[in-house]
Amino acid sequence: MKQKILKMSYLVFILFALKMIVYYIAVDIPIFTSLSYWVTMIFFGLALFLYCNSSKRTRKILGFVYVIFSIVLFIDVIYYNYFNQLVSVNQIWQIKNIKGTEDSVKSAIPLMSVLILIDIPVLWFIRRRFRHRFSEVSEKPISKKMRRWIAFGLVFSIIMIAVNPFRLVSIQKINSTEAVTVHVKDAVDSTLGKVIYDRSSLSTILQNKSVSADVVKEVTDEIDDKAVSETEDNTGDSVKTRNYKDIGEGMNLIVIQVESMQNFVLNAEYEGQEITPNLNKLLEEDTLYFNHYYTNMGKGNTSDAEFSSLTGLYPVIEGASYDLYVDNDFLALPKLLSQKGYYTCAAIGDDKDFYNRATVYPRLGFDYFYNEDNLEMDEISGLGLSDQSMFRQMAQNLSEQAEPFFSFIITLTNHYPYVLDEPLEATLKLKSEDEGSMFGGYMQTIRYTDEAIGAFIEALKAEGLYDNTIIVIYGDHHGLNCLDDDNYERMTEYLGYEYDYDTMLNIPLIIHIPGLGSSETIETVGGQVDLLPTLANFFDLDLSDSVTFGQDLLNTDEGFVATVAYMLQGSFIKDGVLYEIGRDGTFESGRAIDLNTHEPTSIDGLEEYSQKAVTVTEMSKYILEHNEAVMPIEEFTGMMETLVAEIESEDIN
Ligand code: GP9
Ligand code: MN
Repeated sequence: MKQKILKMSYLVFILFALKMIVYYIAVDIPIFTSLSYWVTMIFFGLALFLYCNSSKRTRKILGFVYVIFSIVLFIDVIYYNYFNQLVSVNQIWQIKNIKGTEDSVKSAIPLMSVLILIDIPVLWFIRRRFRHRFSEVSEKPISKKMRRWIAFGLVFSIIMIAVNPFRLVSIQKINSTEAVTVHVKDAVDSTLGKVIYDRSSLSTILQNKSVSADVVKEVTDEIDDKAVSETEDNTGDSVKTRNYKDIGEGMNLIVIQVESMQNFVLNAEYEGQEITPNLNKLLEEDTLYFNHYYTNMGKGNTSDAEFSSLTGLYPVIEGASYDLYVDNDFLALPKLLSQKGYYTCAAIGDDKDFYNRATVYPRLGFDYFYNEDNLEMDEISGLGLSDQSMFRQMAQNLSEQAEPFFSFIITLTNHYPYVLDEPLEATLKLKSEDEGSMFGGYMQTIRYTDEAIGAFIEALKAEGLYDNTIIVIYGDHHGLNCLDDDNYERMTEYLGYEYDYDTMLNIPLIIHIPGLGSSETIETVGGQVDLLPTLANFFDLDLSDSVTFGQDLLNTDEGFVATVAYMLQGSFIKDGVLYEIGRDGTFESGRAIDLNTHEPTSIDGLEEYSQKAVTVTEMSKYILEHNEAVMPIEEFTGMMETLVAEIESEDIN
């Protein structure tokens, strides 16, 4: 009998050890070379020892903790498989936003995740079946005092590793990957950490992230540079020397944010068929085409792409900015154009409250919002009104509008699951192997949206609006997640090189300027955060009363964009290279991809840019958290000077 009791604990331990091997493999943490797995096993060993030596009540509590912990691990695996990060308590509160993406998340449930939960019914069965023959308690129980010491040691070490008060890199490597402490750290950050964050100065936050004073200075200068005066830019040259300065003066502006449009579909063929014939044609007519433009969205997908493009701010990973910062003040693109006498409207063929748009849009400065309530819902596909119908109605609406106007139009049909509902018809023919796949569906729905845009352009011509309207078109984010095995395989085969973040995060930016006289493909790296500064130069918008990140892509020597989702903070894309920081948050364990060859490349010389990525995303978050986006730039630079001095004095000490 004694032996059997022993075997029970061993069995539990072995099942747990196996379960954790599955877990760490599923979330890409090396078992042998990182300490994480072993730390988890030590925690578990101690907890199991306590279990065997505790009263019935305590054992019930520990059993309950174990079930909850297993469920968290299960969610982690699913979440990681889709978003490349572990789940955070913040995400639990934001489940209401999942409408658009729920099917995509479901399709990401890997078989492996089921193994994470399987030990629970197995143990439950064994306990039930052999209830009368086994005792789970230790044969020689240890003293209460000893038990208390072990429990204290266990809790104390978990908290110390999670909080890492001395900011040790070795501990950081553990608490950013180890299954227990990563979640305790997240829970602390999201509750207590939030209180501390609200009270912390930006310099403390940046110092905690080990950002150097020089990087902060550089970022501040870049923010300051955009606040050029009417007659001079920062180098003292006349502003008229800036490329494309005031080119849009008096013209209408239409910005089309295309759902899930990636860059690889442009100027490309599938089985001998052009994927986007209408956009390709547009690229040849008075158009600037940025082929190294990237999404910098956070957790709010479409809405973050809108938010960043319209405000020049980086969104955050904690949730959709449209939800988190709904009460903030912004000097966004619609407001700035409105101040210049433009009529401004936004349009999406969806529920007006999805992503809180009906509340947010007026605050961004939109005069009117076309949505499900005031568009005729005469043709539905997927999430809402078909793109064809929406564009048809918008061309009509705009033709009746006083000029100049700014219209921000968001498409919808090219959304997961990439199916065209009746009476919409696919015009792109798929080879039989691709029928029914996400990849095949995507090719067909993006072609559909391309045709809808083509028809819209024709309608604008017919209404006499085309020649006096700047048309900007960009994608909000990827459509095909490279973390999905099927997408990865089909895309890698289609592209002829490995489908990775460099291609997945790459969206096109197309700027059609009537009368330009030529077309150009621009290789400078940019992101959605650059749209406002770039357009501000076209329309002579004054950016000196608000803090904006990004830069004017037509007047810069070097492209750079930090990413917020999928790659962890500290990751970025700059001319020629993408850098992804390591899972443990250290620069050295990161990797780089050459944007031209799509091959891995050296990370040498990229550390400063990684710090810049941390700085811009943290600064933006701080500004959003404190509702300080609307602030004279002079005041902002003054604040930053003090901050740099604080960091410098800290560095010396
Ligand atoms: C909903 C649409 C979808 O209105 O914008 O958003 P997504 O699921 O792509 O975030
Ligand atoms: Mn979207």
